[in-house]
Amino acid sequence: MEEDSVLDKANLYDSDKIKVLEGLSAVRKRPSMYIGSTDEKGLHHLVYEVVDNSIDEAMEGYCHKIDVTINSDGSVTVRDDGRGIPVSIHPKYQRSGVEIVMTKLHAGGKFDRKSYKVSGGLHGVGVSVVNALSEWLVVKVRRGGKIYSQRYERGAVKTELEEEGEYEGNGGTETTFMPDSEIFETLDFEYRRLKERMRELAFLNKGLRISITDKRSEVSDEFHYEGGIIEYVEYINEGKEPLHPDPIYIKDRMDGVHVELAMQFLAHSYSTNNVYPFANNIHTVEGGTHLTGFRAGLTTTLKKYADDNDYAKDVDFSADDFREGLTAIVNVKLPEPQFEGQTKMKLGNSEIRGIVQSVVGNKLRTFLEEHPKTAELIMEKAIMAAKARAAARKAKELTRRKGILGSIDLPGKLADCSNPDPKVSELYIVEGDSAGGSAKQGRDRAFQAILPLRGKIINVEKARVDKMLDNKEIRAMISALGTGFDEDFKPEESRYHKIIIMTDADVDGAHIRTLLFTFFYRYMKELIDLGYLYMAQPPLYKLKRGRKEQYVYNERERREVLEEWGNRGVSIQRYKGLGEMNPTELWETTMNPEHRLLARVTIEDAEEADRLFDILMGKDVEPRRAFIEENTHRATDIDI
Ligand code: 0RA
Repeated sequence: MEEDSVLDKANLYDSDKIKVLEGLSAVRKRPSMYIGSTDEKGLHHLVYEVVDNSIDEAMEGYCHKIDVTINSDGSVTVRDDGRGIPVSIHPKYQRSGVEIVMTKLHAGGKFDRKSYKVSGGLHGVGVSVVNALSEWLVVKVRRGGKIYSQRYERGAVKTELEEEGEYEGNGGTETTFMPDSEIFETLDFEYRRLKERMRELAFLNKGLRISITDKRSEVSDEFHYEGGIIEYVEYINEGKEPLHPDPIYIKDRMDGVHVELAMQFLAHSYSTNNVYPFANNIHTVEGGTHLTGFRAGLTTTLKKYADDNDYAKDVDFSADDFREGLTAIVNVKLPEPQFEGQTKMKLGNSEIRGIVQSVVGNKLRTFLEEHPKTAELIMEKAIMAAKARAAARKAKELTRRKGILGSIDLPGKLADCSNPDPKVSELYIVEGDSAGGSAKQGRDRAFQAILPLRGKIINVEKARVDKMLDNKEIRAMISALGTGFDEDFKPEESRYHKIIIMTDADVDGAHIRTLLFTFFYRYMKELIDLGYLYMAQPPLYKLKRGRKEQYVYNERERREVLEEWGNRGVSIQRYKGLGEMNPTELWETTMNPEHRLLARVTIEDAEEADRLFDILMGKDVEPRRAFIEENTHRATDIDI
């Protein structure tokens, strides 16, 4: 073992170092090339990048705990209990391992680890990119009994790697960085967003403990799953009735590729797109070869089992029939992943398809033979699916022939806007006829269209296409949007670029909103990806004192205004429903682009609504209350 020693000052300004700085200035010139964008997505990406380094250490078995903290000054700290970045001097670069890792793009060679690293995708660009894009960054390393620390500003060394003292117990690495306001459009880290990613990482790396703390609001969560992706599937299926009690778990290694998957069918779900593929801890939302390999393996194995065991006698199975109601996590770890596609979230390595397919083939076959009861349940479900699909196909054909979803006949209830330009047009989907009436009177008809929904829309998760198309409200929405549907769905033909869901701030409102989210998530996901879907944010209260009036949108704002006004003689009117506002009030508070708040609905919002659906609609009051509180007045994405 060689001695770790602190950087020799004599070697500070060698030519290699200048090259390094040029490298990082390239990152500052074109940050999007390295982190995708400089909006909130890119900002959060910085945290993922730093955490990835600790995850690598965990995948090699040296790190058991990662702590992420949003500090009160807005900086972020990521701490792990791994081996610590090497502090010894690299013979070629004449600088410490820490400095190489922090200043060299894709630190390679001696200080590179050989784990299943992410590369090519947006992650894995290296922590030096985070350093380059931070106003300042401080790294602390605990290694060999000593604590070292070094500070950088905008990627440049500010202090040498200095010995700071000694420690007992675990070693590790701690990185604190402040994103640079010269680079990013926003510096505001969103706790919920980071938290979801940390949870995901904890599921994907079983046994690893990940905590996240927000010092700005003193909230904190810790994730730790001994069951890994088995628990992930159970988490996604929470509150729903499974077809068989335990998820099926498969794990194997082939040609240096780790394949791991957990899957469980639900008894009463018809959805076929609950398969979540991951490659090297990245959620590959665009799919790729691991997903196609999984599907192929699943279909062939189940079909073969059906044939061999006389389940397929008078059934004409399609691939979808074996996937109805299936929740699955497919997790692969491979040495040199290639990420492709628009968002670099599609796994491209062609060899992975065959590997995953044969792992699934071998292991699933064995599972079915060893668990004939579960196999039978799966077969029965597939047979039902095949029969129902034949019926649904007929119904859909009929609907399509009649053309009732075409935008030529707009639904009668739609009060359309006069401007035909989708870019400026807005569709308000409004709960109830009375609020719909107020919205129609209050709106600016030039660019705002109103579609009132009467009663509840159908739960699309529990219905097949034919049932769904029987539902008037669903049909009205599809034809108002003008996008067509299913195979004919064309998101680019949306007649509105803002689709705004406007519901009451109560339980029914939350229910309708959740149903709508689920509908868009399941059938019109691209509209969410395009950022077209919004929630209106009606005020909670109107405060009045004398002639002074103010609408407030949450409890905090209410407290602030009351404090500012002093509390005497203030009248507080609580809005329970949209229907309580007259058209002018509705316009002023919720629809007028100059004053309103709109929250853009993200895929994560929709996914969460989809996941929580059964929990929300079930008997338990507590989770429902918590969800409504968290989601009703959440003006994260303010659009004025
Ligand atoms: C290079 C080599 C070794 C560890 C690391 C890097 C390392 C980097 C980071 C970044 C965050 N946490 C980290 N933990 C470790 C291996 C050193 C050895 O052989 O002891």
